[in-house]
Amino acid sequence: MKHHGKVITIERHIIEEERKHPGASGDFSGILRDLTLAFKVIHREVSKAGLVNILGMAGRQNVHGEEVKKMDVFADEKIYQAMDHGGHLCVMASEENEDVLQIPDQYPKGKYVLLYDPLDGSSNIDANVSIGTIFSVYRRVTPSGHGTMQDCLQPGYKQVAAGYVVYGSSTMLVYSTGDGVHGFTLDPSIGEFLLSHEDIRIPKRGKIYSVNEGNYRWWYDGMKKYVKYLQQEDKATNRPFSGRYIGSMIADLHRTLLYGGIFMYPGDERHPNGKLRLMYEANPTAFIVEQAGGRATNGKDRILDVVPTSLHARTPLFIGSDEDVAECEEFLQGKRQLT
Ligand code: AHM
Ligand code: MG
Repeated sequence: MKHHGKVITIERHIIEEERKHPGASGDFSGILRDLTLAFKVIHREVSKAGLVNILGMAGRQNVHGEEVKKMDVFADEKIYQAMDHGGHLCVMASEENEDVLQIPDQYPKGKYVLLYDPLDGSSNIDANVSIGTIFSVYRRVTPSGHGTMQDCLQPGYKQVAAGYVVYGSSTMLVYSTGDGVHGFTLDPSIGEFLLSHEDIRIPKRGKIYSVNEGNYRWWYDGMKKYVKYLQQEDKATNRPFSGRYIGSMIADLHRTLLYGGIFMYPGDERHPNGKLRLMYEANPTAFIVEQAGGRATNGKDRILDVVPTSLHARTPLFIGSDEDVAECEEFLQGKRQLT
């Protein structure tokens, strides 16, 4: 559906998406609506983070006599509080918490599961660098009542929705329910996310690579060769690529989605599984990027096919334009050599 000249709020978009699926219960729109409330609250706090010192709230207590919380803990609580009572979820899990998060006894349990990384890249916040929230929704696999670890530990291809928010020069929400990828920009003056990027497609090829090259010394051979390859000059294949690394995954990923290219957090000799988390960072972004026509792998397997064994497991991640990621895989697997 094309929406020329119309202002489409996220709420309207979700309802129209849901209408395409006859028999949809409305649970889904409920989940996304509740989430957007939490995102707006996080946006508000993140955008005034720099004022905290000036306004004298950096001490132990804020004006309400409450302890001032670290922003990632704050975001974690806001999402949980927005989602615990809607009746759509049976369990949640967050990057900030070791164990699964139960829905309080007094609220009804629904048929969906929410996994989230409340504030990714939060170490960047003091430098005014973009940070993000990432989320995934699964259908529960246990029959009823409280959800369990089993409901949370599903492979990424089972996601029914995923998305992220980037708190940047503007705040954007990007999501997919398996029918393309759509981007919404927050208009803070009216407090609404408005459709700004309809049906995002990632270019088949990019010319930007994004990786923490400070770890070069510990990289495996295939990884070293791939990056050297990208740095060689060859007009026909648009090389050398440009390097960009913000160090805030959602910011790097969002640029990769819009401009194409490849974002990598490889495993290396020190950290064979890299740094990023399968359930909170790799799976939701892989779902989005695949929905936009791109590709995501751990170097051996498609990210979305990996069967998780623990909630906080880390995974190497290579994600972005289809042809760039496929080429990277060839180097990683030793099928291609530098010439
Ligand atoms: P965090 O969950 O502690 O915020 O770490 C995740 C972040 C990602 O946003 C980013 O891609 C990565 O860490 C950067 O790591 P590094 O500094 O090792 O390059
Ligand atoms: Mg994170």
